[in-house]
Amino acid sequence: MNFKKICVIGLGYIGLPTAATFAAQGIKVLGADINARVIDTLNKGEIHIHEPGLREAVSKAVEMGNFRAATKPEAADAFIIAVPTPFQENKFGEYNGVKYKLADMRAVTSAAEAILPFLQKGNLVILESTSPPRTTIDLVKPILEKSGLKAGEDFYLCYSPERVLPGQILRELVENARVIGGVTPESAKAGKALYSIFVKGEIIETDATTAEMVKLMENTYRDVNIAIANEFSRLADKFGVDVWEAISIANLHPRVKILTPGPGVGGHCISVDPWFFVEAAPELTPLIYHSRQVNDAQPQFVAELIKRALDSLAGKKIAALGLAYKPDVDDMRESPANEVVRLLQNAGAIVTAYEPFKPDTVSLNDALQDADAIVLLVKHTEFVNFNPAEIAKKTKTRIVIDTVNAWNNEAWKNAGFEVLRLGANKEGRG
Ligand code: SAJ
Repeated sequence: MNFKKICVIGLGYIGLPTAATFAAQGIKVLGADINARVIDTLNKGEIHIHEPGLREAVSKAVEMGNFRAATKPEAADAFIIAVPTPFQENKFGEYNGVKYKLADMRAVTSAAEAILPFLQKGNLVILESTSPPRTTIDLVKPILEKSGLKAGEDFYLCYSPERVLPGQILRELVENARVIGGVTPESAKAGKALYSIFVKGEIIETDATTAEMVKLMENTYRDVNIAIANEFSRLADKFGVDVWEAISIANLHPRVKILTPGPGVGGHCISVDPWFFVEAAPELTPLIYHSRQVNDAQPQFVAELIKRALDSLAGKKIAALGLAYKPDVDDMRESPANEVVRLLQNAGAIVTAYEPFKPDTVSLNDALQDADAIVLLVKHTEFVNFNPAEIAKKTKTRIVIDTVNAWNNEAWKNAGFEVLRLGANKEGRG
């Protein structure tokens, strides 16, 4: 297949880097997004999200004349759908008393409908959005076939999940292995031809539903493993053990690789995707469901830890460091740090949060000044590099609570601070 022009629908964290990467290879790329403000920003060569290297990639693609953004798709050789698949806000499913979240597939539906008027014989359509199993064949295929063209015969249709890590998207897009699930083997072949334009990692062809499962399995695997690390942090707290020390020792075992506990699991992937399995088969997913419950309850555990440090929360001034869902990104979607702040506020604390990646939040100095405690919620490099003696000059409090094991206890103690770490309550409570 010859791909001269590609249309990428959805210009967020995945669609935009994908569009810029194709454009860098000399392909003409039209990016479509329903947000007119995003379109204006991009056509000026600027960007609306933070991702290392992305600004340069987009402005270069615009300058070269290979990337343009518009509110509607256009005719193209290939269409890539990279729109969000969030939860439904106020609707839940229920199975045997277990309440579960439901995927909101409206953006995928609209994107497929937006392609419909432009779909031609020989085109390739790829769904990249993380989706419940069978979405490609049960949702996208019937919409596209309203054109009168048959998927797998008149046009090619694939599911190919993005698997890149925010913060390293541009590198991982090129280097990671890529799975292409076709509704027919010919579709998978066409998908492979498209991604071969820039992917250096292995490209594996399979069927569409397998590719959907692969994506959900990867993130669910990680969620379940983080859940056990978080549960270990609670057990360590109860038994007066330092969970960080215990994990580092356990991980010396050649077949053990325990992940890192923390204030919870956030972002738009790992905290969302396991629900797609639960929704699709609640009777088969008790482990996945309970892992989600454990991770979602971790902010509560952190709030209790802070309460323990301060005796009570009502009226206490707390400097919260970090609101992003993980280190060195600006993304605050489903952020456990935000949830901790919300729980503290509900308990009557006065929380001032400093997030270096959001310049419109308060300054570090303002957050620290009158604080009764400093709570570290995200392991941003800026925080890891803090000099405790310098911080001591900016605040009256001498209590720090480290929920991400970023700080050296001794250094903070030497600067006069009392340090509490998540999962490392040496006195024990049990
Ligand atoms: N977290 C922990 N402990 C850990 C690892 C992570 O508490 O040991 C937390 C993070 O702080 C964060 C959340 O989990 O709140 C998720 O962070 P992450 O870095 O594990 O993953 P994401 O959500 O940024 O990206 C994941 C990746 N999936 C896997 O590693 C299997 C990425 O490759 C996917 O492309 C991405 O989801 C996606 O888009 O689905």
